[in-house]
This record gives sequence, structure tokens and C-alpha cells, in this order.
Amino acid sequence: MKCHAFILAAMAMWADSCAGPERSPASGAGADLTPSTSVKQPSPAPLAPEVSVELDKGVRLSLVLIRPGSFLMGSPDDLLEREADEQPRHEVTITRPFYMGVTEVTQAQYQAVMDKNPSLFMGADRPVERVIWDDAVEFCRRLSERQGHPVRLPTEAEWEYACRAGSNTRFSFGDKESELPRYANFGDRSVTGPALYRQEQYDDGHDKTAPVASFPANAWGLHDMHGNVFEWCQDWYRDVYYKTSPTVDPLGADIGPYRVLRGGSWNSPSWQCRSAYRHRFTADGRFNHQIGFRIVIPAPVEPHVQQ
Ligand SMILES: [Ca+2]
Ligand SMILES: [Ca+2]
Repeated sequence: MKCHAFILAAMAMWADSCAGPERSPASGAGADLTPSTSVKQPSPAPLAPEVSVELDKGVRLSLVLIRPGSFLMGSPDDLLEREADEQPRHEVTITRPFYMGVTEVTQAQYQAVMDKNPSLFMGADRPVERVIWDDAVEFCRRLSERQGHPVRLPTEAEWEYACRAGSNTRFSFGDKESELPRYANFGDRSVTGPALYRQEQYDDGHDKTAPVASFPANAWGLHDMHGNVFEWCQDWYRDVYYKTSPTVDPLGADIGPYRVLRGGSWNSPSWQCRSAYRHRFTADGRFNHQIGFRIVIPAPVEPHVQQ
């Protein structure tokens, strides 16, 4: 396997970079994080279902435990709106537990770690947007340093696994597009001004980004996996990746001009908010007010994460 420098940028303190082909993909995505100086526990305590990290001056970030498992990634052949890059639908196994941000990273959280806020639609509880991929990775790197354990972007497979939360439907709540306004902020009739998409038949009540967690969480406790802002994944994007991708802990294409984006945004049509929909953007491209991110902390996370 080739070196995934983008993962290792956030993992350099813990992971053995660019190990040989015997190294499992998961070792880069979720290595044993126990510091070498700590005392190993013979039988570790069960992982907490939810944890919270303090960023700065009382600003905290909550994450929920996502347990390992298998799921069907991509779209079925009979889905009319499927895109070619969502196929073939295939079983993927996530072998390691991880904690995922309950929400997209907010502007308050981003400010606390990065000491800047690039967002166009200002609001402490709104998701940070206009974040280039490199700055999302830098956020993770800085938080890793502060917390003493890896923090990174989700892999594309982890993202879809967590978004689906056990579902095989178009959205995590089911197949009905008409129910999307109850669960997501997308390109509905509320969108004002020049808009890429404005679906007049729907009303979700938000013309631009909404404060995070304005909509119900999915079955695994994650808010806004559909809509609000697109979310960076750590993977390189490749349109035909599913034809040859590993079935266990896939890490994305080896290289490419684009990084993966998932979930749709406040200015996306409903079909772009589907669990399987794949989008991409250049990591060093122009700032985009539809793009944010959420973080992942590979489990176990003790002892630096406070419960
Ligand atoms: Ca909206
Ligand atoms: Ca989102």
C-alpha cells in the first residue's frame, strides 16, 4: 500500500509512517493510541458512548462512539438518481471503533483551535465554512497536539457508515425525499439570493447555514450528516474507486486532484444529500461557503478525553 501522507500528517506522533504492505489499512486510520509511557491495562474498560474534549476557554466538542461493523456502501442498481461513482454497491467492514463529532465543527470550535474564522455566514454555533482541506487537516493536527492522541478527518467509508447508522435507504431516516426538510438543511425554498439549487416544494426554514444540531440526530446520534455543509473526508476522490476498493477499512484512492466531500449542503438539492452521494473538490481550491468538516478520534481515547 502506498503512503497516505494525508493521514500521517495528523498521525505522525503515533503512527509508524509508510509501513510495508503487511500493515493493515486500519493501522493508519485507527492505530493503538496508548502512549508508550503509559501502563497497559490488561482488560480495558468499555468505551464511553459519548465523550467531550475541551478546546479552549470552555469551548467543548462532543463526539459519539461509532462501533465497528459492516454495511453496504454505495447505491443499488435500481436507484434512478444514482451516480456512476456510487457503484457498484459493495459490502464494507469497518474494523475499529472511533469517535465522530456529533456535529460539524462550529465556528466557535474552529476559532478556539485555529484562532481564525473564514466563514461567510457568521455565528458561533453555525458550522465553519470556506474551510480548505488543508486547514481542516491542520485543525486536526493542532487538536492532536493539544489532546495527546490522534484526531483526523473521517475516511469516506467511515463517513457513509456513520451517516447510514444501520440504514440501507437513500437517507438515514428512510427513502422519502419529502421528509428531508424535517431532517436536514438543504436547498429548499428558503434559499435567498443567487442559488445553485432552490427546491420550491420544500421548506426547511433556513436560507443559509443553520446552527448545528438544529435538526434531529440520526440513529447513532450524529446531526447534519445530511445537508448544512458538505464535509471533508480524508480520502482522495476517484470516480471508479468502488470497482477495486478494499472491502475492509478502505482509505480511498492513492492520489488524485480532488478530496472527497460528503452529505450535501444548505445549497444542495435533495439528491445530493443522500447517504451514498459522493462529491469532490480540490484541497487547495478556492474557498467555498458550502464546505465544512467534522472530526474523528480513533478509539480508545483515554486518558486525555474527558467524559
Ligand atoms: Ca435550507
Ligand atoms: Ca453536513
